[in-house]
Amino acid sequence: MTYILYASEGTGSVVCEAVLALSGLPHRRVDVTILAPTGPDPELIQVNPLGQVPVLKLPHGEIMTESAAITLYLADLVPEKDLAPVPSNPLRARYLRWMAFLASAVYPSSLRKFYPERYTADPAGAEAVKDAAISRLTREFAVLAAGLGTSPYLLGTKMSAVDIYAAMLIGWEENQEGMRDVFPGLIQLAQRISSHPVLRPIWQRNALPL
Ligand SMILES: N[C@@H](CCC(=O)N[C@@H](CS)C(=O)NCC(=O)O)C(=O)O
Repeated sequence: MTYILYASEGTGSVVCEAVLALSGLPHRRVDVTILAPTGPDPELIQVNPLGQVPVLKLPHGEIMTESAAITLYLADLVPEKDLAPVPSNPLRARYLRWMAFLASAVYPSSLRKFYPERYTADPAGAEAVKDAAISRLTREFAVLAAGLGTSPYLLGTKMSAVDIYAAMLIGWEENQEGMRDVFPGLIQLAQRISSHPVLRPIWQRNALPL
């Protein structure tokens, strides 16, 4: 009955680790290396041929990849923990919108910024890929900040799993002071998550800003 999370410090597995911790579901973490010169951990390749984290192995053996799918799945498993609005809740639409936006727009822009060489066949083009990714990220964070408005959380006054996902991506920005100047609401949202008593140690271990 144990959920097994394949994780690596400082990566997108942190949101799944956080939701697992809040869920109270029995779980354990398997720490794997992803970017070693010798290639990803063979244990990871066995469950995800792309060599990426997070991966969640369900108690009945099913393998899940994709951070947003895992987050949505886990949060729905424990409705009593109030990590996600149930489908009949009008806030469900906003919850799904931001979850998909973070996973399909912001996260890939971060990846292009951190690993630009993967997104061009021209070694001289990596810098331009990175610059374009930074501009795109700024536009995407502006959309997110506008959606947040003056609320403490993306769904209003109550924290949900999508805030944890957002806080992870905000935390990956190296220039936190610059982010605070331009998007103070996003930094405040990230700080609400990083100061949560259950999430703080997870944030700390994953080298995310506190
Ligand atoms: N779409 C995937 C992306 C996962 C991903 O890119 N994970 C990164 C860490 S943040 C990784 O494992 N990178 C290693 C690699 O791509 O070789 C998700 O949302 O889970």
